[in-house]
Amino acid sequence: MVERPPVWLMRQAGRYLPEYMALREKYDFFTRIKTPELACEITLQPVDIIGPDAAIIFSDILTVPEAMGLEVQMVEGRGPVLPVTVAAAKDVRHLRIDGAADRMQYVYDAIALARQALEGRVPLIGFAGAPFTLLCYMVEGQSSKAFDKARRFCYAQPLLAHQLLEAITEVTVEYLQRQVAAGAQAVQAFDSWSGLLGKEDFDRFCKPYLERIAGELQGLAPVILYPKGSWYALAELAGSGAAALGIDWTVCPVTAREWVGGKVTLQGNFDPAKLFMEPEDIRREVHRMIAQFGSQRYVANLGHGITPKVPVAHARAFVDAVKEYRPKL
Ligand code: 1CP
Repeated sequence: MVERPPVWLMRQAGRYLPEYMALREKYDFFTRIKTPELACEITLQPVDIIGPDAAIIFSDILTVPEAMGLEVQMVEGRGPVLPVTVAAAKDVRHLRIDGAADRMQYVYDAIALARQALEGRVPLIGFAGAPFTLLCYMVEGQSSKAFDKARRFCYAQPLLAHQLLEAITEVTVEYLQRQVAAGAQAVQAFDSWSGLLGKEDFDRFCKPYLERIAGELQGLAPVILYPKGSWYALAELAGSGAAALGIDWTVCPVTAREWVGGKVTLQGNFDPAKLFMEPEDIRREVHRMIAQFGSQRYVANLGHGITPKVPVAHARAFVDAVKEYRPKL
């Protein structure tokens, strides 16, 4: 039994923090990610400033496509851009699987450094993009509302899509295992775009790979699966071996609990846009949310990443509201 649920925020290190913006002025995105001292400093910023119960390593999901041989640029105002994409069998053949996990040594170094710097204050979470979400960027080459090109690729060339998903999964499993070896105390797989698929296609292109990740990490560290938008998959993913399932704000906490049963922890699901409410309203809404989830087997979080322009005081109000929560007896 816990008195109150633990709390952290997806994307808690980032553009709403003036301290992050100061480093952003000086160093470009990949320098921030690939310099362990900088990644460590950015990881600790929200811990010091808003006080969550966990840190998440400052990195990005696109480290994996890059380690597999695809160039990734971070373009101001546009997000990630991959100038060369995967479209045909030869593109999948040219991906570099061997040694890919080695080429992300800078992430393991940042994790080791952050563990040291945290001095046990809070646990450190590692992460990776889930295979389908990485396929979306590797095929589409950039962000998109619906990733039409990526979905077309899956349906028109399903065997090739599975070869690509296999390759990404193989690298991702080793990547997460090595994050744990370096000091990550839990890992989250972000399937940010899985909700673009209907249930049957989720079962083909997402589920087996999420299950493999959960299975291969079992006994090493708790795994959090975050299949954004894929409410229809929660009941089945509850049996995947994952310790926790993240849900977005469109899913009713009471219904989610009915679907997953008592074995799995739920994480979520405050609408990040609600962080623009006044702090006293945030507090009231957070308490309502926790009452719906229940304080056991629950990690309070947002339903997706925090957005730029959220006032720091409001992010802190979210964390404080969880910390002061006590169940009504
Ligand atoms: O300063 C900047 O402008 C860069 C913005 C930024 C940041 C702060 C990007 C570019 N990545 C990150 C860090 C990041 N990315 C973290 C940090 C750890 C934390 O504090 O939580 C994490 C967990 C991610 C993961 C990530 N990157 C996801 C999955 C999570 C999610 O929000 O769904 C995705 C989809 C990405 C791709 C990406 N990287 C950056 C941007 C702007 C995007 C999204 C683009 C899109 O919408 O398609």
